[in-house]
Amino acid sequence: MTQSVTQPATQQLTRAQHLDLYYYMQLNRQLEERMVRLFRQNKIVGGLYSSLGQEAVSVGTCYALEKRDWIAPMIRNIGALLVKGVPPRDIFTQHMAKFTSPTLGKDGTSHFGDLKVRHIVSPISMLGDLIPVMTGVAMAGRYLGQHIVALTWIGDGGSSTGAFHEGLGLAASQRAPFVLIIENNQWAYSTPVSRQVPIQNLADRGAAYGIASAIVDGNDVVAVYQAAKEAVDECRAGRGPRLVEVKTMRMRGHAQHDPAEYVPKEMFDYWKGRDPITLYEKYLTENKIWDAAAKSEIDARIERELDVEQKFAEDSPLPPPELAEEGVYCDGCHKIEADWKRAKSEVSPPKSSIDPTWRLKDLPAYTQAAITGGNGAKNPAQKPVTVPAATPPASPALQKPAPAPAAERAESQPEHLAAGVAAEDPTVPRVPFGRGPKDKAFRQSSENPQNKPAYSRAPKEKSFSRAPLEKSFSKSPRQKSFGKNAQGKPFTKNPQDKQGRR
Ligand SMILES: Cc1ncc(C[n+]2csc(CCOP(=O)(O)OP(=O)(O)O)c2C)c(N)n1
Ligand SMILES: [Mg+2]
Repeated sequence: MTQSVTQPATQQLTRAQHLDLYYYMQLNRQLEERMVRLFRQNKIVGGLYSSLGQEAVSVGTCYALEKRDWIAPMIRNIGALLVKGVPPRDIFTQHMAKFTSPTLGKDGTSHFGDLKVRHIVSPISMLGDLIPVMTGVAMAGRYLGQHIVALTWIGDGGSSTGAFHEGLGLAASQRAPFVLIIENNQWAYSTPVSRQVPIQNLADRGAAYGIASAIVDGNDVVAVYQAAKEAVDECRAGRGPRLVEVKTMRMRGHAQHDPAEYVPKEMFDYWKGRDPITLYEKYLTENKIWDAAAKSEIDARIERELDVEQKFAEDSPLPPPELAEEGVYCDGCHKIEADWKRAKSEVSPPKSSIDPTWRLKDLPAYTQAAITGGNGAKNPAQKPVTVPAATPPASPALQKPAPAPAAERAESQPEHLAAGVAAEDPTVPRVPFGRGPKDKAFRQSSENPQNKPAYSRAPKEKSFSRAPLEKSFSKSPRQKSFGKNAQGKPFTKNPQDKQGRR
């Protein structure tokens, strides 16, 4: 299922787009070089992480997205923020903890987002957790009819977290329009990939979830763009999710404090010869996409822009001290309105265009296991069987026995067709989904002639939710004491409790 992306451009880029890719990669590099200088001048608050040598990954993948799409960048994806339209001043001020930064100086690095305009989910430090979060964003977008794709990145190290696997499992089972880029830069702190996982290609992890994946040279921006674009297009067409492993190299230590002496020199030398910007400059020249004048013009523009942005950041004040106690709890500042692209009635029962009922034909195999609710794991060698007419119902939801004629017809057919024939019969058992027994439509249906909820509440005296007063553990009857405190006084209710705990 994993494919290597080496084929020629399927997604042709225009000259302007080619130059855009150069502009963003170089902007990414120059911005970070300036931040290294600021770090050495003690003007950066907190750590500084470098994406030197990885610019093609952030830029090439994010460039494949549309404005409406969503990203959640990691610390080495500053290039993606730039492609999404975040001004360099936001990145400078954020790292310098200035009052003018997106978090008003309260948080550092790239820990900021823009939910309203640029569709950026703020990253968090817990590696892997953005995968289920962005899967949720992708699912929400589909529900709202927005035709969006959600994309995030994960490092080689982060691909071993539980959240990575839980998230991919969720994305796969929901067929979420979600693209995950595994940024394999060979190192997780001081651990090389080979010491961390016993497989050659991290893209192979997609196969465990039935997710198609690709491997691409992460230092070739055009190849990265093509692989990402293909993944994004597939997702948008409803065939997602997709996984892309980009092979690249972290050309610095984990952060500024780390000289990376554990990395063999030969490894740095090899990857230095494959610098993504140098490679791309060569590509642009050989393919006559630009000339020296075009390059100088872009380089000068970057210099000019960064001068202005850096000055703005350096001249900005630090936050006032009293800000520390503001915005600790959300006071409505994050209210996000759902942006519906289709009528709410279309996705709301009973008019929903999607039938909230599973039929057995929707289940992977029309097998006994499917009917009884099992997943067939107990006997994987078992061949699919058609439903015998006398199958006892496994639950109240499966009251209708499968009709004998369907089973008989099925016997004379090849297995895969037999399942289809039986399943298409409108009288086959259906598994209610999303409709509980309290559902009005269910209660009034012929399946429930007495109009009773199938599961009623237990009579009060049998309830476990509220114990009779004398047996309650949550409130002690006043006359009973729970013992004595250190001063020899019986424990009493804390007077503060009367106003509510604080
Ligand atoms: C769940 C979790 N475990 C551990 C860490 C600490 N940590 C931060 S970065 C890092 C290394 C990550 O390596 P990798 O995923 O390869 O990303 P890279 O730094 O190479 O971009 C670790 C272990 C964390 N942030 N979250
Ligand atoms: Mg890594």
